[in-house]
Amino acid sequence: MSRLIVISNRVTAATGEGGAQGGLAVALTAALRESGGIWFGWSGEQTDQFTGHINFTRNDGVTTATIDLEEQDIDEYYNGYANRTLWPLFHYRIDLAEYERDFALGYQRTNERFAETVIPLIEPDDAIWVQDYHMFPLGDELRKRGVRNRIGFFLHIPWPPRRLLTTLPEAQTLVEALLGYDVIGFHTHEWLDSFGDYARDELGGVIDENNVLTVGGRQVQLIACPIGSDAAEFAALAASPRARETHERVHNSVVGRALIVGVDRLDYSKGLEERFLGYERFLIDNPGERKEVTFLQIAPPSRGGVETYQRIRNTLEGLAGRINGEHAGLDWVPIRYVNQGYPRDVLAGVFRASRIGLVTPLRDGMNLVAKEYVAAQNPADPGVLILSRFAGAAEQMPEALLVNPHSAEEISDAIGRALAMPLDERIRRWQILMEGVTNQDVIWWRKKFTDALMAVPLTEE
Ligand code: GDG
Repeated sequence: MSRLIVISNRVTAATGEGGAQGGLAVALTAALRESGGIWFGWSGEQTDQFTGHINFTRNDGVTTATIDLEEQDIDEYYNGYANRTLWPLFHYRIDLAEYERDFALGYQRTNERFAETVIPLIEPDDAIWVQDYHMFPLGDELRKRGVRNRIGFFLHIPWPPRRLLTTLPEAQTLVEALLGYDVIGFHTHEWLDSFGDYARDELGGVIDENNVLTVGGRQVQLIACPIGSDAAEFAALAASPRARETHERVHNSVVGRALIVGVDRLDYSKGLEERFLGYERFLIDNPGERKEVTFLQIAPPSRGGVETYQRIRNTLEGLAGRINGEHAGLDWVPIRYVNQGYPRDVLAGVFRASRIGLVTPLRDGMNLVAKEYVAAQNPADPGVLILSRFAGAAEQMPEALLVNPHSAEEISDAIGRALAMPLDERIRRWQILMEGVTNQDVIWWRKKFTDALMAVPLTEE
């Protein structure tokens, strides 16, 4: 069996501490342990001058290989092109996207550095799996340097509609570079189709009934391969002692009220402002029920080096303060807004204690929180998932209450409906959702992708 080389911006190999890590780290670590191989990427550290020195560590049967980057690379490649250009554009926010040549040049340069540094680690039979939008050109850079191994790419965020993508000055170069991969995976058919539209209309590509794209002499297998959560592990976490203790604490703190929970990285794509306003609409529209609910939003800060993220933090603090100021009473505060992260077992306990999981991103590649919320529920008394139609997860989870996250009224109506939902309907919906998240979990996702990659013929000499 081939070794696997995973390449991603950040390397977060699981350390064997059980529940402390996210599903992606757990899945990729498991894959690497099974097939042998290396996880390569940026260490997250800065160095004065890029040397290409690789720092190897071996943990729990997995080798990680990381490099430090120069300040200019971090500014232009990571904070710049990845987080200030591609992330907003791919989440349909061209109003926030910054198009600067220096960012594009730094992105390209850093990808070339990744390619040059990783090549000595690659053996002829290895399969290479590149992750996410930080690394679009990497496959092509490896090909230019003579790598003929199977190389796959998985995109964790949405692919934008053709018309939006054409606003990016480097769009065509980026998509042409993607043709260096053998397999390109997307979470949903919607993202795959948007990519196909661009390849057809702008590059003259042809896509056959098996989703094989042909452009010029290159053939690329496109697949829709939705990532899953570590459902069984998360369900077990929800029954762990710390989760139970958390459940009890949170439950007691709401004194008989229904808890509504949201957990998101602090990011404008997650629709937090719209969610707060939707919840406020519920309070206004339902004076009889308003004191029967409490909304807990957990939002650990992310990407603090980018100004937009500092702005959203201020906006949300202001909004939570205003809503609480206007609606709170002597013994009730409508929103608990918490700006910090918690261990996964604590999160699992919070999910289980919550009658509603409110997951309303404006745009999201998949959204794993939706799946984790389902996995953590008590089968005998499950809560209700309210999910944005614009999360990739909506394609697989029609039994959730699907809402348009831009509409405060729809969010408000869905909260009302979830609170009134009888137990038998809650159980029926949850059972179908749980079957889905269990069958199509993160291990299923990894296998589906690597099977597709191993099925492509090797690039000819
Ligand atoms: C990208 C795409 C796609 C959150 N707060 C805490 C915490 N988390 C964990 C969640 C979940 C993960 O972080 C977030 O994953 P999401 O999928 O919701 O979102 P992104 O970070 O934007 O991820 C997304 C994903 O890639 C995978 O392909 O689904 O669409 O945007 O696992 O539980 N974990 C801990 N404490 C927290 O406070 N421990």
